[in-house]
Amino acid sequence: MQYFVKIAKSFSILLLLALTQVIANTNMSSSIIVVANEAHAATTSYSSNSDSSNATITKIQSINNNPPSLPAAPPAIIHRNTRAPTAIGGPTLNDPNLKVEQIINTGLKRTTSMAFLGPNDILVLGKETGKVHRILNGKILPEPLLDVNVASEAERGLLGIAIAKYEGNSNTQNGNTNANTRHVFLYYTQSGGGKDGDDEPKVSPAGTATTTDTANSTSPNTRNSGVDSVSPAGNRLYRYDLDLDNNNKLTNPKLLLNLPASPPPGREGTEKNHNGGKVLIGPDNNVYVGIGDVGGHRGRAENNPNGIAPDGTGGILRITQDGQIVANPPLGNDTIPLALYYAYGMRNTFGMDFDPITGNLWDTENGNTFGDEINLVHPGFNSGWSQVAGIWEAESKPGPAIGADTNNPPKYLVTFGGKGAYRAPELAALQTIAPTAIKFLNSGKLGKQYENTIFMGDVDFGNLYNFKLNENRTGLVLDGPLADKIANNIQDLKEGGVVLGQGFGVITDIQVGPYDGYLYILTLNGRIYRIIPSSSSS
Ligand SMILES: [Ca+2]
Ligand SMILES: [Ca+2]
Ligand SMILES: [Ca+2]
Repeated sequence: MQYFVKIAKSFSILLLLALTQVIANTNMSSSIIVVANEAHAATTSYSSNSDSSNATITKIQSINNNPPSLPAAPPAIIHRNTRAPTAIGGPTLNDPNLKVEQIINTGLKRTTSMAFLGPNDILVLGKETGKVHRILNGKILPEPLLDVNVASEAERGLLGIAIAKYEGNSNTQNGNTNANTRHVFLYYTQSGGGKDGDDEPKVSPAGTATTTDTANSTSPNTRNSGVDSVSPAGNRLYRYDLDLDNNNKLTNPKLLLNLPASPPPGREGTEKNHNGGKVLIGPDNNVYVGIGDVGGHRGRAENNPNGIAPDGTGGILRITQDGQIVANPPLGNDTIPLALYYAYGMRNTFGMDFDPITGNLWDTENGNTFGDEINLVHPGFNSGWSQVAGIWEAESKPGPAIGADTNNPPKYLVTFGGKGAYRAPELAALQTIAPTAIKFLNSGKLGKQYENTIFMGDVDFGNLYNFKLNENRTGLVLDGPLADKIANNIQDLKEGGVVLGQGFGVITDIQVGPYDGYLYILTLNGRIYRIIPSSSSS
């Protein structure tokens, strides 16, 4: 499930026909690593079986009969989204010791991520404007720090931000020689024509409906189908300098990653979703970016054994702040972009964070009509998509539970010579909630019981979730109907005691205030909330 649209699987299935593959001839020049957009063009072709009455799903065997080819992603069926609205009276919490207060209603539409610049000083991203806004003392400044051109259909747009830690005068690494400069990393779908929203299709193809935006009606840009008027330039990670001497403008863009932003060949105009979006700076000071299968890419990064080499989709990528490959990549360092992958086998993620105690990465992942996940992401983690969603075989409806046992993974998953390792989710949801941001509260300011626990948002229910970790912090403490690590539906999550709040609307980001230790929550409709103790007077 996504922020903006939901795609139902079709009975009609696309068959992956081409069995030949060519290692994408990618380019690495100077310090910038550029993954050529659609570098693999024409190495794989897709053909639609348009007879939807054909009840038999055929998997074409490869010539050597081992292993079977996977079906490509089904064509998209667009239907109305179910984004949760913000409650009329505002969000509420289920712990009387805590309260939620609104910091600001920015009036902005489709705010995707935020980052703290200083005390009461927050940067917020506008998905479809490409603007980086500054919220200072609860007021939005009239001038954005930056305004870039974004492709903005469906889940494309200005999606992620991370600000490098300020290391003062001693920092001469990473090109950061000026004590008054900090690096800011932005991830966005760059427009191909130099204009916001220029990917909007002029005409919808016959047979596909377009959504009307109900939950946030000022923008029509929620379509997930239709051939782009102008194809996006790419899903790109840039490093900017924050110029503290010049009104905090973002300057000196340096392109670090150029990733696919369009569906694979043969699926043009089908889907504009699964671009991921979150950017993190890890405890190792490297930059981590989550990206999904980008409208149905089906290479080996998506566990298609006969697919093309990893093309920069379907995983979590890692790069230094200068745009270099990090030493000892978990899947091997002989090819780019393979050497960028920290994790793979992911349909899409809207949330990642590092455990402040162990340094382990965690993520949320989004199922289609079933199979959301919370995962512990070790280096080389394989999440199982497109063979597994949640723990279930990824077909048009949940198949057998083939992915519940980490030690006994599905046998045809791609392992990159044994370097990649499947791990079952720490929690799988059969009924999708569309999980979004995930954040560890590395502060005791909300009480000991919340310190270093996980907070998570969603799209579909407007809830804020809270999860405790087990003693060795490799899993979640789950009780009642969640004890089997499976939530069959939203009721299981409520009965399992993990719903801390409701009425938020779509939560797109969660951060811990680095100056006050409280929990800050950003919603898609431009609100920022803060969670504080009930006893607090602020
Ligand atoms: Ca713009
Ligand atoms: Ca998974
Ligand atoms: Ca259960």
